[in-house]
Amino acid sequence: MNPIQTDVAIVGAGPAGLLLARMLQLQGIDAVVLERRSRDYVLGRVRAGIIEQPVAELLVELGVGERMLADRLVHDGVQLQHHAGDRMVRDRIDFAALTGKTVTVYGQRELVRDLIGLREADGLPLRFGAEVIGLDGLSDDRVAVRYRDEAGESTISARYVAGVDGAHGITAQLLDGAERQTLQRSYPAAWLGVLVEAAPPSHELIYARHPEGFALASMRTPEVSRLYLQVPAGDTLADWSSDRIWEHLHRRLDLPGSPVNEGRFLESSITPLRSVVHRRMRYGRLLLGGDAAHVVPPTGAKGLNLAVADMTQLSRRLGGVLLRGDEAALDGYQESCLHRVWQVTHFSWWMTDLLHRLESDEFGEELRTEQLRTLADGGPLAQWFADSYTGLPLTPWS
Ligand code: RFL
Ligand code: PHB
Repeated sequence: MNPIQTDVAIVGAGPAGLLLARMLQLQGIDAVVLERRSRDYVLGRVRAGIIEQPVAELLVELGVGERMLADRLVHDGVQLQHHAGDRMVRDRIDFAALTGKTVTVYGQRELVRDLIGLREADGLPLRFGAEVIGLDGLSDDRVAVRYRDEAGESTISARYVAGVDGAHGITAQLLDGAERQTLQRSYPAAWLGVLVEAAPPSHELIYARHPEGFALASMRTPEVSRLYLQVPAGDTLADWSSDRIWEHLHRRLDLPGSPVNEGRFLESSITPLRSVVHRRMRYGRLLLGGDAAHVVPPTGAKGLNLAVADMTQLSRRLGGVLLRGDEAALDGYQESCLHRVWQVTHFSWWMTDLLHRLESDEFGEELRTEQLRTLADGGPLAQWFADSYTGLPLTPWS
């Protein structure tokens, strides 16, 4: 039997893969999305919560913004909590005043649900339970994408492959380690995250630096909080009873009149903190993007947003080669992505270092305290922070 033919095989139905599929569809380019997990699993995964302003605008432009615009919370600032002398203070970084921009609070789970709903309503190919196991012919005219599903093993023949299969995917692993030119940094810490049925302690996010470690009070809706605690790398959920989690959340986050509200846990998970950059994002007809190409620690709320930025580059360049016959269109893909990747990798590293307790080092502590003071003054450092957090401009997707 002849294999199914498509222009672009997209490996992974995370935000990167689903958005790329949408951008290609709007340009009239054929694509097949293959996802190894089940539909229910993908729809149930709790991850990011913060969408940059340029990304929110892009989602509207792509016709994916209807439910987001109705249900989102728009934030025009964040709170940074830390010790000043013997007091805990909360400094507000005013995004609106510093940049005129805002961020959108809307769960990644909801965005993924919207994208899957649209693709299915349009009757376009999106296969769940289809795990890609090999790619043959990356330097030839077409690539054979081998995958396994409940019917057994099959092949799709594609002109290009988007490797957007996340940090634990296969596409980057198919390449020799030396070819990937990977740089990475690990941190001796992880985030324990809980989704809680209770109102958040403030109408804005609170990022807290505390002698016992970082904590973050975020939210999904006015009735559902998303709370995080820095825990030692290697801890598991079994090390953290709910009583212990609440004790730490109260100690690290509560201020008089603004306590963390307790409620039922709807979900809990532990995520290690790490930075990874594969400096090669293209191998012949395979193009890597999103978490498959780079991972940032979640402190700056950047992973999903950076994945979207890669996809605007990839979509436009695939349009160049497939619609306009510009064979050179993909040549600059990795260079143009890596500029933003390193800016965002720096921002995420900086914010992680500023707010976590990673080592006991008085010199470093003084430097961090001084940066928090400088941020509170609202000068150029605050401006840079607000610009980076609310999101650098995106390049056109078509
Ligand atoms: P994903 O979302 O991991 O999707 C990849 C998909 O590929 C599938 N897959 C395969 N499919 C077929 N064949 C194979 N061989 C396959 N191998 C894997 C996987 O099942 C999966 O469905 O990657 P993508 O699309 O690049 O998106 C990246 C984002 O998901 C990630 O960067 C964010 O979640 C990071 N992140 C945050 N980003 C933000 O922008 N703002 C935030 O507020 C934010 N908070 C977070 C976060 C990530 C967190 N965790 C859990 C890592 C908070 C946390 C706690
Ligand atoms: C979240 O709401 O999940 C969230 C918010 C801000 C971050 C990371 C995660 O920096």
